[in-house]
Amino acid sequence: MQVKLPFIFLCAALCVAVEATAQVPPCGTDAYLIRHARAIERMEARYNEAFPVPGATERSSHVKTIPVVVHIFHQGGPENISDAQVQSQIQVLNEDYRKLPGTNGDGNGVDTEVQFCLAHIGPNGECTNGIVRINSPLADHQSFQRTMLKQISGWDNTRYLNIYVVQDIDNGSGVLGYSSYPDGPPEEDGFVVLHDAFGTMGTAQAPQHLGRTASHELGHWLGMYHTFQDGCGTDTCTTGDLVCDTPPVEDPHYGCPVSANTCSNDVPDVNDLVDNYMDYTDDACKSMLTAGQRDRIQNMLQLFRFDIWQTGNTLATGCDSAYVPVPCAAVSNFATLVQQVCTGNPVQFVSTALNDPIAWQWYFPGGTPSTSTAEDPVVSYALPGTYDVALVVQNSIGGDSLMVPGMITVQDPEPGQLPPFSEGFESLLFPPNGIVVENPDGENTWVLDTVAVQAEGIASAHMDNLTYTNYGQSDGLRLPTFDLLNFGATPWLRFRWAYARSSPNYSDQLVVLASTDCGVNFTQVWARTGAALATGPTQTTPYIPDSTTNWKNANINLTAYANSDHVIIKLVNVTDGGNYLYVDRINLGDQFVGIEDALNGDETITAYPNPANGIVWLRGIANAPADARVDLRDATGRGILSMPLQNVLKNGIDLGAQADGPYVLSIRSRTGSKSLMIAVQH
Ligand SMILES: [Ca+2]
Ligand SMILES: [Ca+2]
Ligand SMILES: [Ca+2]
Ligand SMILES: [Ca+2]
Ligand SMILES: [Zn+2]
Repeated sequence: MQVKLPFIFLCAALCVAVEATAQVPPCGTDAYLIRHARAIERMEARYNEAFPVPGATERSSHVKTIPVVVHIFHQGGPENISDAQVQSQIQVLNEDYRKLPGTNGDGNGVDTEVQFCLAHIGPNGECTNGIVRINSPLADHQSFQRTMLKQISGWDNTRYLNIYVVQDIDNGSGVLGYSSYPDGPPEEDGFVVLHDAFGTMGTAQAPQHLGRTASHELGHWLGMYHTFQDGCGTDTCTTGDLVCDTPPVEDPHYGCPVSANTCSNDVPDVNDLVDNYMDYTDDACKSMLTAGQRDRIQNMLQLFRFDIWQTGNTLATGCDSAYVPVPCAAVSNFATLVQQVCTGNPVQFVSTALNDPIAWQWYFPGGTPSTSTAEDPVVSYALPGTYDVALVVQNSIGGDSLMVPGMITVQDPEPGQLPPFSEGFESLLFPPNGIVVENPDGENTWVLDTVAVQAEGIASAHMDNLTYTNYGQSDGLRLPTFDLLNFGATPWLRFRWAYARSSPNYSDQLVVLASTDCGVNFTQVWARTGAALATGPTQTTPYIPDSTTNWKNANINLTAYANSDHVIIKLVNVTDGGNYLYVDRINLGDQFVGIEDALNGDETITAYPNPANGIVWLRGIANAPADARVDLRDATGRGILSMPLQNVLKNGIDLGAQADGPYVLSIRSRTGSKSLMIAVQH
């Protein structure tokens, strides 16, 4: 069966480039489509299987109600918007998606028969107003932190639509919001909107003051693409936004165009729907969704978001029409991004208490401070152990307390082992040598491989990304803790890897992370994905290296971590449903084995241009050992010149004065030498 797929992969990249010179795209959802290309492809395949006839719908006769929770990430300023501003946004979602008569949403479109309700009952049966306020530095939000918002405050996405309101997105990038799609990873589900593009009052600012940013992002969450997806495309039904009755649109519309017709391949050729919520026009100019969009939404809800609108769930969340809301006392709850730390490391706690508490009383037995009345205290622990945390909250109706026993585990950062360390998996024990496999989802993970032609010996470690469908999951090979402080030499991490993709449209990722604070924070020291990760041809069958030349080298300088005697390093596979990834010959030490490893990042070393008639450059050299030199000889072996490799990397070698013919360029260091042929041709 052919999978209909919007041409997002190329378009998303091009569109961003085009828009950057013209207008800032207010919606950051394209990044999700790129990041989760495999999940989107699966979503469309499942959709087409369930609804093979374009336009056919599983719409039931009754209106579907979706319970909503709004998480406000703020830092105590005006971005901590009022309950009324939140309610004004929910009102707009209902006006727009129900086409309520006499409202801004009563445009030239249809009623989608979906409505939204701020939850009155929380996931554990708590009385709630459906709003969670979190005083956190995450309010100043970077989109790569998207899963952290959810980790701090996220309600079961099969029961609630999680909406996040933040102070800023990507340092004032101009992005007003972004969303996930159906059938994606639960840890990213929901959408994010800037506080000043949320609701119709308070901090909401023109031209995004009528709540249509959320109406637009909600459209993505319900499975809709932009009306200008894939430009004019080739077909109004099966390309672009995959909705038959939305005419194709070449580029996004901004501002408030009266009318436009940017594509003429629609039959009949009609005007663009500049008033559609899924375009980029100003809030005041958006007022409609089509019947085709309604059908797609209804089908998506039927297929991927079935539980959320079931009657049992509307009852359980206080969203049925008979529910009479009552004033709620404060309900205690709190969170932290890390629960295992070293002695002395700061831990940021945040209150996620419900119903707008006016007072917070924290207890951190064993911590410094040991109590706090802040909403977001930072606490550290001087001694190793396991510590309880408690929070008492209060509002005008009443209060609540919560104690989490043993929430925080504190360890002494014991000095790790001194390098050298090496592991080629030849013992056939797995995981060997103090290596720990980190497999958070309990599914596909690193295993021993004895089938491939290995980088060395008979065994390696591999990840099967081919059958792995939990896209976005990370699986780590955590090396033992190392003492790099007392190592006394430049520490280098080296390993070999092999990989092939299963489609040019997506790729798994291999990243190397390092931590010096007992694993609280990891920094990325190396990463490869896509063509830079691939060492073999794209194939849909399991990739099995059949030659040692299928392997590439990673050489990573860890000098930045040489000030710590407890460095944790892990090699992490982030899956996107690609193909097999192998690692072998992991080595941490000060020496390279052979010049090729010493010089070679992971590229083949070449000279260019070749043939040459002037300056020649060397490509593919990531590391130049201080002692490395370059010699040039002619075909008779006569020495022409000799100079430090570092000079050659900086200035190249001028062969303009040499006679035509073949020359041998050698790179030499104490670890070996490598020769290249260069032809001079004037
Ligand atoms: Ca269309
Ligand atoms: Ca047209
Ligand atoms: Ca091996
Ligand atoms: Ca896993
Ligand atoms: Zn969008």
